[in-house]
Amino acid sequence: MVTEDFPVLVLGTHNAKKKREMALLLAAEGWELRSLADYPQSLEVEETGTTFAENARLKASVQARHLGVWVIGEDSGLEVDALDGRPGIFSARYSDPGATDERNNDKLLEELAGLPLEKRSARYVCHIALSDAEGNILAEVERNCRGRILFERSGHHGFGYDPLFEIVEYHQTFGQLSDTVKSCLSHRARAMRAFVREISRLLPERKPPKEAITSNLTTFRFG
Ligand code: ITT
Repeated sequence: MVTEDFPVLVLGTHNAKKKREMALLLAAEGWELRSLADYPQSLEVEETGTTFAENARLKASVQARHLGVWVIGEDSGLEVDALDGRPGIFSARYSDPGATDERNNDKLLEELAGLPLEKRSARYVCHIALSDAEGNILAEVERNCRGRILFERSGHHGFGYDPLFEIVEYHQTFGQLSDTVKSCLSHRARAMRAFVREISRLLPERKPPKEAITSNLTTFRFG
């Protein structure tokens, strides 16, 4: 619920690994965070937008109006240059409507078969939007992270396309790099850092003291 002093921020994602990354990235900031797991009545918002921005705004504002709380909507995905930006906003459901990470990665490898390394450039994109309880978008940011798609999977960290997505400077995929490194370099990390600056500007006097922070996120205890 929105208190008189400061709003609770709800992470509007059903993706548990994304939620974990977002919660860790916001943990140091002192905001009271909740997840959709705390709201059994939450919706599965239909992603009818044509851009990451439109979908992030929808996830934030539709859920926020429904729950009556402030919601952070996030939409992200992988854009591969040789595929003219695909899978893009369809990254989660690239192989088929009930896609899994395994099948999505298989399809990506199939589509890029025969392409040499120098033609396998790609980027992850993350758009984050904050909606108040009335559905007004108060802040939004978009950031990306460049890399390339390898010929086979490496590593078990992260999720989605991470085992195939190499950070060129590190000669390693996000599947191989630690969570700590991903939380510095990733599209989500970059977007989250910019987002925190935005909301701190927006609500400077409403930020609670760190010791007052509580969270009933299942696996996180902040403050
Ligand atoms: P919500 O809509 O509930 O947030 P979702 O997984 O459906 O969950 P998206 O529609 O934003 O989220 O799709 C994001 C997809 O993009 C995700 O399922 C991965 O396939 C890919 N993706 C995004 N960020 C990624 C990351 O950090 N590492 C690997 N793959 C990522």
